[in-house]
Amino acid sequence: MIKLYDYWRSSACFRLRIGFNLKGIAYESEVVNLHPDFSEQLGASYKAINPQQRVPAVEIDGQVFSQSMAILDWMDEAYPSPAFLPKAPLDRLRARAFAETVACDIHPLNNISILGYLREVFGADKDAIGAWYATWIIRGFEALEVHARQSKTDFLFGDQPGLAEICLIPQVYNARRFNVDLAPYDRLVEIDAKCMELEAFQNAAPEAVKPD
Ligand SMILES: N[C@@H](CCC(=O)N[C@@H](CS)C(=O)NCC(=O)O)C(=O)O
Repeated sequence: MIKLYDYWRSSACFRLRIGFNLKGIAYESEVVNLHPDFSEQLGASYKAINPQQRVPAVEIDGQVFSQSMAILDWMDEAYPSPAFLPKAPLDRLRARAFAETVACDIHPLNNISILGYLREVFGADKDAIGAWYATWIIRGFEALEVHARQSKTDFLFGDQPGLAEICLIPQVYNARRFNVDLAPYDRLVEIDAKCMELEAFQNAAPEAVKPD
């Protein structure tokens, strides 16, 4: 059985939960509590599992791997159907670029450790943190909305959701959580709504997996 080191509110874990569900891959979750009162990711026992002290990590055949994008690549290689990427090389490039705008350019700037550093080292208050958080989402979503409007298929890069949606939907969740105004991003909101009609996305959502 594949084990996912998981936290309900982590958007990188949310990506993997969607991926596992879309592929129909069984997995079990082991919670790593990122809440600042616990910060289990920083403890010695989790550090021994993932030296980078972040979630997700997955254990496959007794080996542990990190980095959600690399794990999604593995998932798509090991379980090719349904495919996460379109077939044509330039369409694949477009879909990857869309996904990486979230995974490389938006998400890392808004991570717990970054927000903590802004608070502790630069004395940022709640409003400043909120403004920082929104800034990087808006910068990214402005570009993603342009790309999303160019797509003429049901989902972003075809008639089924793939890597682009796997990255986008958790980021839309985060945007709502931090009250970012999504009104300018009609097509992103439409894609989010379409995805959230699907069980693979519903069952992966933070509120669906939140421990009692
Ligand atoms: N690039 C990594 C990012 C992983 C990551 O930063 N995860 C966050 C949760 S979404 C985390 O563990 N943060 C803990 C911290 O910042 O201390 C991936 O895609 O897996």
